[in-house]
Amino acid sequence: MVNFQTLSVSPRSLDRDCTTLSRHVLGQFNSFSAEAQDLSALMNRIALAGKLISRRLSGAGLMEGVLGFTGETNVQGEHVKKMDIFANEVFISVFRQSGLVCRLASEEMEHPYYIKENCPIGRYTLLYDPIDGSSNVDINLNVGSIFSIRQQQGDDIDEQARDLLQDGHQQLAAGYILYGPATVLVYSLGKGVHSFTLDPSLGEFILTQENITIPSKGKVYSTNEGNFWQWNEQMRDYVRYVHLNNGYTARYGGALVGDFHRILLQGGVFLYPGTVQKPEGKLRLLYESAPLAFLAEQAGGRASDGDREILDIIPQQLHQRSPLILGSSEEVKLVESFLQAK
Ligand code: P6P
Repeated sequence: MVNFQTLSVSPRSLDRDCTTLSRHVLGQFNSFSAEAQDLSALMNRIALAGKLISRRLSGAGLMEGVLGFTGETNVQGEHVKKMDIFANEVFISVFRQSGLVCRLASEEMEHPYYIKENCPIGRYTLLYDPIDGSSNVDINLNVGSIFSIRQQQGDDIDEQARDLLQDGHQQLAAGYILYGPATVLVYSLGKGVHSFTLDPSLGEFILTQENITIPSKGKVYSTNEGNFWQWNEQMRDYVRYVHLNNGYTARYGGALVGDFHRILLQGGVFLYPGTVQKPEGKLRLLYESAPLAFLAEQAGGRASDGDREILDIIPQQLHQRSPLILGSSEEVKLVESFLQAK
């Protein structure tokens, strides 16, 4: 019988060595090189954006003008939530002040946003989904922000942002912020995947887990089975297989970041395949699939569109969509074996 009187739960950040995000990034480079300093500063700005969005979300039900729709539709043809606009502008504001990011490309903006005063060659571009899963905002369920950092190449300031149309291996850093019971930041610089938990009393993200690896197998499959009759027969055969094998269980939260976070830690597979009408699927390559694929591969997992590895795909346009099979390496390969069956 637990005696709750004696159970003392000290703030966890006091019983850890308090590794902050910026210290961890510098440690990843094991140097104070210009690149290390840049990425440490960039990750600090990501953290600031996450804190501002987390604060807004936690007070959403208490303030006017936070919840609900704007009445607009974005370039994706989706109804825009007030929180989408707020979060998008938080990233712009935070990175305008950074001096490091020349251009921001977002799910919410048809064309990249240039910060010309930050645009000497050799700086950085931020690609992001400011609120992933915004349909969850008004019902107090988890949402996330997804980010990807690439090198600013050339002074291409045309609206097509052609220098961004490169494969996912070009990413310098990628990750997400998960706004759940706790606010968690997960990132990789290509040197493993690491997670941090926001300690509001410190205003710091504190290292929670280093070098996270996705189990090679997992019992969770995460997909919207409401699309069952829009899928092709091969995808339906995969779902019939997991229905018949009682080792699997379905978990689907309607927000990619939360569904992936479960799989990153516990194993399994997330699937958003194309449909017969929309073979390209729903999720956007440059700021949803590619950053999460970067993390998955860094954690020993796998990410594909059913045929090609996500990180190998070269987009033809900024908001290109791709089917996404993401998670445990063996589970993704199993899905691919069904999708590639004749
Ligand atoms: P559906 C949210 O809109 C999102 O982009 C992802 O976060 C999520 O996984 C997916 O779309 C949900 O889409 O069609 O199942 O509602």
